[in-house]
Amino acid sequence: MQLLIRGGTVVTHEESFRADVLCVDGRIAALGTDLGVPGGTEVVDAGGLLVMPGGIDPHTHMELPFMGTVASEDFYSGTAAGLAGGTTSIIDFVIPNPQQSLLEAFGAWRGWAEKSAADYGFHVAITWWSEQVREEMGVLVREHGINSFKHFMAYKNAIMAADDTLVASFERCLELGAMPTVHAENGELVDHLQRKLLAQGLTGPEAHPLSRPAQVEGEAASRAISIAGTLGVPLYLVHVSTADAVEQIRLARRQGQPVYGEVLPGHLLLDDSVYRHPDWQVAAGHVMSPPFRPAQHQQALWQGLQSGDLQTTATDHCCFCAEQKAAGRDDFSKIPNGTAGIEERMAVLWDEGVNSGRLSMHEFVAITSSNTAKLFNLFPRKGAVRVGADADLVLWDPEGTRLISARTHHQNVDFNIFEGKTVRGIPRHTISQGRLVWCDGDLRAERGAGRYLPRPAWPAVYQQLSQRAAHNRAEPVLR
Ligand code: DUC
Ligand code: ZN
Ligand code: ZN
Repeated sequence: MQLLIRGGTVVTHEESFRADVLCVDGRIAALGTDLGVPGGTEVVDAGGLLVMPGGIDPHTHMELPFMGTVASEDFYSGTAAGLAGGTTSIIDFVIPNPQQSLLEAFGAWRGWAEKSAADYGFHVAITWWSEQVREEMGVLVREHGINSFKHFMAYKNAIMAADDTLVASFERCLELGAMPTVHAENGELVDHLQRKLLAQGLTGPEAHPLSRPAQVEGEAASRAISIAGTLGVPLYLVHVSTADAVEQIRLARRQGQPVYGEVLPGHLLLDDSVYRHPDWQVAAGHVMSPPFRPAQHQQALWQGLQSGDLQTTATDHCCFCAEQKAAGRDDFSKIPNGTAGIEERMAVLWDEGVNSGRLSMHEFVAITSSNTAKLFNLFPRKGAVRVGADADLVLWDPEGTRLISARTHHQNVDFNIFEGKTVRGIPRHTISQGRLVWCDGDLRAERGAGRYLPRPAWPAVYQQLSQRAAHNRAEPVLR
């Protein structure tokens, strides 16, 4: 199967140049000007378009069983919507129940994901600790291509990892060369504040952000960073949403600690006034954790991306329809947490990031694709436009516009947090494995075409990083 992308401007995280791109059997086979057209080659006209690596969303929850229900978006509909938005790979989360075997849960998620239309990998959550968990982490790394483990510091009495679990698991990640990642919110404080607010009669969505103030994230970020720094293991913080957490990351990085942060478009654009919307359904539609924040946090998040203290963007795509959100009608703490975004992430970031002058187009590629590929060991198979890389590409129209609405999006959910926003800068065509899967508004996603992406760990690199931590920690000897 051959596809020639003709007449576009290739844009990567580090350079841009005019070139045609020849895709053969799912890979990039040649880059150059005026490439010949072998017989049987499909040709796409990329005149006026930017040819960029397809987006990688490192944080999705397709068909997640969560808070008494199951996310409405499954692996097929979610990855298809991603393709319509220029995202060609996801990293989803296997979340075992406490006491459940990690391998058993991994098997279940692998089965559900077989219907994916785009390539996918997994982080595996550590929701409890035992010798069996320790062993199975090793099996996942060595035999199944898992190189990252997630820890929820919130969701007490459900999937929360307390400090003893964090310490044991981070140490095991160091041994294995796997990246520990955290959802940084102090679960004890959230639980306490939820009970207190409910006792005061505050039962609506307006109480959701009050139960999870910025300090709750700042404290957890600081604690996770301290634990990782003490052990000498790198750390990745998912959905960083506050100036408090950005500051903790910045301080650690200034001391040479390998700490990385991810940010969501929703946290960059929306503020906590959404939870005071007079329509309960609209307010509840925005309930996710961490919540949208007072507006002053947004500048810190943008500056985090600009300075390189935050490296990636994701969506935490986790969809619940109105009837599912209604489970929390009388108690905000029971509203299933989650919002969509896989289809809008790239266009919203281009519109608000590049068009506004906050980000260059190279930084856009870095934060939507290449940095994630590097951090999770998919680069240069993904996140690159070079010979030999997977032909996962987005042909970006910087002048195209789109009005975002739940009425027209492809996501399997009846709500959109960016409802009514018009973006300038859209994916005109998306190419996955060398196949045109989104062609100027025509979605040609194929059920089951997505492949599992094994991601090797880096034990040797992690040993070097832990030596660096020990070196930086060493006290000067007093004479
Ligand atoms: N936050 C959400 O909003 N949904 C899924 C899990 C999470 O941490
Ligand atoms: Zn989370
Ligand atoms: Zn999440």
